[in-house]
Amino acid sequence: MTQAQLQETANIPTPQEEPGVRKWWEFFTFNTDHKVIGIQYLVTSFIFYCIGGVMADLVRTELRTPEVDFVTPEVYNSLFTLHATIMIFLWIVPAGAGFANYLIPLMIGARDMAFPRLNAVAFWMIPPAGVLLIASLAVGDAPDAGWTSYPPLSLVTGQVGEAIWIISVLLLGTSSILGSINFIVTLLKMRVPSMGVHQMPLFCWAMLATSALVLLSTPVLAGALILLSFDLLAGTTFFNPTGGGDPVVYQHMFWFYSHPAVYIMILPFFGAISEIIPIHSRKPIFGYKAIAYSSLAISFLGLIVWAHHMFTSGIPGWLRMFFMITTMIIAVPTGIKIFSWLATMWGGKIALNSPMLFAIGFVGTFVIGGVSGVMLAAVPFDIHVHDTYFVVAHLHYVLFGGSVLGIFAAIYHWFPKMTGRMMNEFWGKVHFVLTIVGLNMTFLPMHKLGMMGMNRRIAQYDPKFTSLNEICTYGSYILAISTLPFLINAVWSWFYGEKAPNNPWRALTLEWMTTSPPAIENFETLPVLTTGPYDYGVKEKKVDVTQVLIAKPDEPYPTIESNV
Ligand code: HEM
Ligand SMILES: [Cu+2]
Repeated sequence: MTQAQLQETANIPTPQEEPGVRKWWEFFTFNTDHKVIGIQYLVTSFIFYCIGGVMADLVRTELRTPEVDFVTPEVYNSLFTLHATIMIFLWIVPAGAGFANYLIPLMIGARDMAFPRLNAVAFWMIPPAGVLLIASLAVGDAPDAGWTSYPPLSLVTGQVGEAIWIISVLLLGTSSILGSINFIVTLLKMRVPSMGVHQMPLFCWAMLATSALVLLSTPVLAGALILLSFDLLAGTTFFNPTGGGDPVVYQHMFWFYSHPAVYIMILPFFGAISEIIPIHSRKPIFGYKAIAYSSLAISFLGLIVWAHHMFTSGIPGWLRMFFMITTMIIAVPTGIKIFSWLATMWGGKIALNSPMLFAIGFVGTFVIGGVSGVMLAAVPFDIHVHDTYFVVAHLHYVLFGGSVLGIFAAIYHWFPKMTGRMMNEFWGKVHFVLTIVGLNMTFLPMHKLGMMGMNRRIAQYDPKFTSLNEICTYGSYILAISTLPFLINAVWSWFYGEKAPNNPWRALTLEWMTTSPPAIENFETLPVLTTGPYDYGVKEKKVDVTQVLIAKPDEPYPTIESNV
């Protein structure tokens, strides 16, 4: 057996179990299997992505011309408010939780999550929250104060719509907290005994950092929203200046969650990319510990930069300085990751398949969003472009170019494991090309528009901005079209795609060491680690193959012991 063959079979437990194919209706039930829940999260959030995407294209259609000629200004306000709320709380955050649910137990050799019922509860809070939010359109009073819902504006727009927005976001935040408790306990307590923290795949490190951030910051958002609901419905004046309240306090509380939220939306995909790049480059990851610890550093720093969203809210100069410096420092751990990924690819045998193309696209576009982020961190520049399209450009390079490309990379990569079928490569590439063209056409011109002074959140603008806006709008139609090949490919492949082997990418992490799709309880016999997660092409490795798992009746998990 060659070294390569030895490595691919190294962690495989025997005997092989049967693939656990589920019936379609099981995905519509209160199922406690983490794999069912993971797919429930992913499919549900993708449906919301399509709805949020239609809203984005309606917004862009209105902005094709400088006049208000497609929807009324009120409907326009509701559309961009719902678009942003859906994309953040119903697409990217739950999609990250979907991958975490599916992958964490498999990657650490566990049979399920620590609290399977709590896990199902966390998922089932999402559909009602989403339906409630969208149903507000039917009531004729959809939320329209922006996804930030700043008072006093949010206190004087439609009361019903605002109340619906608050309830919906509270439900989604609670779901996210419950999910995170599960991820942390599972990661810390349920790894196979042979897996120390430094043998954990990097996706697991990323989810540890993400979950810590969710637990620390989401309750503060909940607090802000509950106080806001009192102001809205009970006549208190916590944030209402007419009664002596302070709207800036709301901004502090809101951004104490919502800045970390951008890391809650990107860290899981930093993790996914750290899995995908070494596998498809056939090289060990460069700087395992640096990538793992930089996730924790990003989490910590992410908690102390929130007021960079408030440079124009009248905060004192020394505070601006503090937040400007901390924000810029975040570029360091982020840069460590980017350089580690590039160094991993350097000299590797890169396979340019769909997961890898999206991963490379992720790194490239995320860097553009990162650079404009550092620009915005500089107070004088931020004051110039605050509330302009420059900010919209920046956030979409990070959220679309980062998170969304990361989601697609992860879907192409783990689809064979989840469904037992391969996706079609040709249509994957078509999807990639259309996405990259559409993405840059839609969002690149917005940098220029912002610097020229075009305001965000307006349905009507100065005619001198028309031509650039036309490019953005046509780009957004390409983005809408780009989703079709993906959707058709995913649905078709799920039923008729080529059968996937257990380990189509010849990977080393444990999720590939079981059948595709995995057996109901993942592993018949728990796997024993004999290689690290990324030891591709490593010539000599000191492996103690004399270690075996011994099941003891009084312990829930077998313990590792030296066998002779
Ligand atoms: C088809 C792709 C998309 C298009 C064409 C699009 C378009 C837009 C436009 C034109 C705005 C500005 C509205 C305004 O200020 O008047 C906007 C805002 C926003 N979008 Fe998107 N978007 C897309 C995808 C996404 C994705 C994937 C996310 C992920 C989270 C996202 C998050 C946001 C957020 C947070 C805002 C801020 C809204 C505000 O200013 O309150 N968008 N989008
Ligand atoms: Cu921020």
